[in-house]
Amino acid sequence: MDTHTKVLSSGIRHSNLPESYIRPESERPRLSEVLPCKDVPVIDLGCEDRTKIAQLIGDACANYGFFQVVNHGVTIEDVEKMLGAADEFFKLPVEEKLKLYSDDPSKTMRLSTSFNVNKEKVHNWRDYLRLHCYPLHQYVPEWPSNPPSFKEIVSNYCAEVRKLGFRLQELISESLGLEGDYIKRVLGEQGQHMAVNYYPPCPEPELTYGLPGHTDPNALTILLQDSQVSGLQVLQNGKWFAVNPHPNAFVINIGDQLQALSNGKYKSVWHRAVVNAEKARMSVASFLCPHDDAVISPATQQHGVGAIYRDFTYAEYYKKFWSRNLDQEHCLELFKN
Ligand SMILES: O=C(O)CCC(=O)C(=O)O
Repeated sequence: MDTHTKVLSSGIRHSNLPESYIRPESERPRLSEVLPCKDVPVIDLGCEDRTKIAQLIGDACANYGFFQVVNHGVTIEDVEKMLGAADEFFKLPVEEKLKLYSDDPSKTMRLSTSFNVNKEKVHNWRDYLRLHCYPLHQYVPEWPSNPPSFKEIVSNYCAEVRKLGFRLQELISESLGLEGDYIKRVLGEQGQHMAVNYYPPCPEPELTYGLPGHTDPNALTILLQDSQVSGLQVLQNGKWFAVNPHPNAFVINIGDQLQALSNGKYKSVWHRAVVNAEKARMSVASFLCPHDDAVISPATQQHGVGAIYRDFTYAEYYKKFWSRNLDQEHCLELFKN
């Protein structure tokens, strides 16, 4: 790729889908077959009955691997500021953004494109800004200083989302019949990463993806979806369902580490982002990740079911994840007993 075609958000509207983005026939999204999703649960965290919330979360984790939360404690103002800062960042002149470009996944701050350009055969219609976010004082200095408010707005958002993530981990622990602090304790001092995803309008959305089907390698993902433009889809019983934006909600999904920790009871579900011809779409994914040295092993074993996965450290898992292409088999399959 030459410098100007390194990212898609260059200000140039593409009239054709370049060859390197075209999926073979059998791998295309078949958008007309996607079902409107009526029932990804929306859970009200403001409800006073904690046992009920934990139960709803447990059902959602076991049956869907996905749920949405409202009354989650992050203010609308903080959410809007976050989306505004992301929007301003992607509107910067391409020369400015390219100063931050890297396709090396080990970098703690980088603007990149697609998923893993050096590993994949076909590219994806996405640019993304990937940030490490914890501890903030260590990483904020390397974040973009343009737009000027970026660091302050995004660090505030990260701190709020982290609190929400811990609250959810407590409820997930309780839903598994564990002590409230179980997950937090065994995952050690958790890392936090962010992917600010920007999917420009795409000339031929039927032929490509923003992100192909994948599961998340971390513990828990808190996704802020564009409030106007849909694109997220989840796999349920072999069919893709659209998860359309719900007002003031975050979409939460279980990552591979919580599937392993729950010995397969809770599902790290395949999901993907599709693109559309008219509108750009933005999403902000926050990932809580176990400490590198945390040993992931089953906390619960159902009667008669042995440990499905061998014990591993998060560092080992993460290295394996990034050594592969995104749309291969579930990475956890490689850790099965
Ligand atoms: O853009 C979306 O809705 C999905 C993003 C996602 O799956 C990710 O960043 O891992």
